[in-house]
Amino acid sequence: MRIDIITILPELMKSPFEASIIKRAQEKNQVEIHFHTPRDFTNNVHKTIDDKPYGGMAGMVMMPEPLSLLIESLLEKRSYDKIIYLTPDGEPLKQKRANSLSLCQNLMLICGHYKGIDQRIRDLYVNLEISIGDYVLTGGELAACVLVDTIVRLIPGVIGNETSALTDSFQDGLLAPPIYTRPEVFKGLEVPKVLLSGNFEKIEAWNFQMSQQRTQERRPDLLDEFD
Ligand code: 6GU
Repeated sequence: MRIDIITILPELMKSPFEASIIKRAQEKNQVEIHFHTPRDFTNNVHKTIDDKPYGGMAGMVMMPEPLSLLIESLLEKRSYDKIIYLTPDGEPLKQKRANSLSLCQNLMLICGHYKGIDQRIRDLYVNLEISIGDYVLTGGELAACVLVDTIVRLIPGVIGNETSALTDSFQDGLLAPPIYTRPEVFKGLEVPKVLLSGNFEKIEAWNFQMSQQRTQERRPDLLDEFD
């Protein structure tokens, strides 16, 4: 997979991709992540990329020309499965969407800053808008990091233990069960006996029951979608 990220703040985004699983995925050429800045596509000496909004609202808007030139320079080189704009008014990010995006070859991510990008860039180029939750970030960059992380870990071969990504919370519509490692007793608290039993059928039934119970307690809204 190739991911092209348009941002004026690449330095804000680089470190999450320079550690752990996402780093290894790049080293193994399972994913390439490239950063591009609209500042390189301005034609004024100050490299201005934002301007006041029409209508007199507060804040600044990213101008369409530099973004358009950058997007078109990328489109000249390859086609994209999706051109994604990260925005709080986008589709709420869910595991199902991450699963389908993990099967794509080329993704373009556009991070807005200030009040966002000129609507015409969205109208002309963007075909998917994603939000990572009902709260406001200072820009799309951190949301793009979240999106990339959730997609890349799903690319086949990226997570060593193949079953691991499939047993995550949400992957089957339920929250994950509690997990334990050594020691068997910690500060007086015991690991549930069933997990020590070696009986995998029983363990699986217990995990499922705990998943259901946790979901019922914490996220009953998820049970409506689960069958
Ligand atoms: Cl994608 N962008 C911004 N700026 N804020 C957000 C968001 C995105 N998702 C939730 N809040």
